[in-house]
Amino acid sequence: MKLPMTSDKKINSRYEDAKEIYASYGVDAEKALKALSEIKVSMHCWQGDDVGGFEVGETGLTGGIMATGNYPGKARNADELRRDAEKAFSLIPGTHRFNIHALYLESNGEFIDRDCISPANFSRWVDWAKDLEIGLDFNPTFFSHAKSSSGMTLSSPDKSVRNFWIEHGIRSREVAADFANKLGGACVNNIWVPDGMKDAPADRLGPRERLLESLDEIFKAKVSGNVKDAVEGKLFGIGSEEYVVGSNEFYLAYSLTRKKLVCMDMGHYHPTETIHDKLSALLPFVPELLIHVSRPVRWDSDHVVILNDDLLSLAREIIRTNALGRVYLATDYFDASINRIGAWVIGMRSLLKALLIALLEPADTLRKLELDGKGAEKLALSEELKALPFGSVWDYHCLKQSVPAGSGWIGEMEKYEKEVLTLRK
Ligand code: RNT
Ligand code: ZN
Repeated sequence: MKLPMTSDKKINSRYEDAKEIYASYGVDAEKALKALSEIKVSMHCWQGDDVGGFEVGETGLTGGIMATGNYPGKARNADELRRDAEKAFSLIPGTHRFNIHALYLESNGEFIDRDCISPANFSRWVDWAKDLEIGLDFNPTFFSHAKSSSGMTLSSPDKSVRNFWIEHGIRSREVAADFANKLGGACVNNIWVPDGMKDAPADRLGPRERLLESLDEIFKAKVSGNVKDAVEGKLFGIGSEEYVVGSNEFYLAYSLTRKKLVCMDMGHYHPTETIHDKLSALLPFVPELLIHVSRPVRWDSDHVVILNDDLLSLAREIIRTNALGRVYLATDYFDASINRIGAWVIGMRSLLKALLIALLEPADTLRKLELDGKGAEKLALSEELKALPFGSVWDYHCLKQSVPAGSGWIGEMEKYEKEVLTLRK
């Protein structure tokens, strides 16, 4: 494939032109790039192996989520996953974070059940993160396990099942605290449970009361470390089409009353419902929140994130509400049908591009037009802004951050596929 390579000189001179154009709209491109370079996105580990994980006696992905495809070369162990993630990071501008799920533990071939995990099982992740000078986030895994096969975990009617998962939740927070203590800063620990029912439940309330109690139990245990607990609701899953115990309303109420972060996943609402409008509805009430950046196609399909209107609208809202310091961004998708490093890089670069476009917006001008009742002017300007050369600013950003500009990274991905991924049989 022949793709254009732009010289550094060209990138620099195009940036100077673009900077001037943005300045004529009252936008400081340097300032936008500074803000962009400080954004840390938590890149999800699970794109690297289709949410498989490295548990001994792994059961396969359950919980009503699904990774379709069998593109060759997926990471078969944590070392391969780390190597792949490093490759992806080398193609993404900025310094980011890595988001680990409990089933990515390392146990030297020993079976460690979920209620027995400890920081020791993640020490190699911590060492790696230290080397890379990145932070880690964490997620307990309430799926892909015999004790979740009934479709119920923290809300199970069986007390012993609930207790098992409560213990997993408590231990996960200990892992998260360890991440925070060893790597500095905060560690976001996000709870998502698959609990739900395929068909109309006779009792909708009971499971929700049990989920609430179980969550309270988990959070009752004190952890010493800067853990930011988050709870993630959703609308439906495969096998929980009719009823999801942890629905969006449930977790919104839970997070507000318990002072936890609510996690909004872009794929967890009705098909035409997007999350950008929800941000300004929540920000007056909560100090911080977590967003799972994903892409639903007709359903909660977890497609690779691209630079579409949903993503742009979200990025604009984050910037316009001045919420960069209050919103934790974490990618969440899994496509097993294409090169997995490519999937990571496409999603991360698209998210950063969306944020850059938003940072380059003359937000004050648009707001003033709105206040002055100049609706056509506002709409016209927003449309004209779409034609401004953000790509020249993006390329310059990539150059400054020492990662390939434009489509330059695609060849790197192909080279890695040829030299590393195709050798994995
Ligand atoms: C599932 C949730 C959840 C998962 C990860 C793997 O619908 O989005 O965030 O994708 O925990
Ligand atoms: Zn999610």
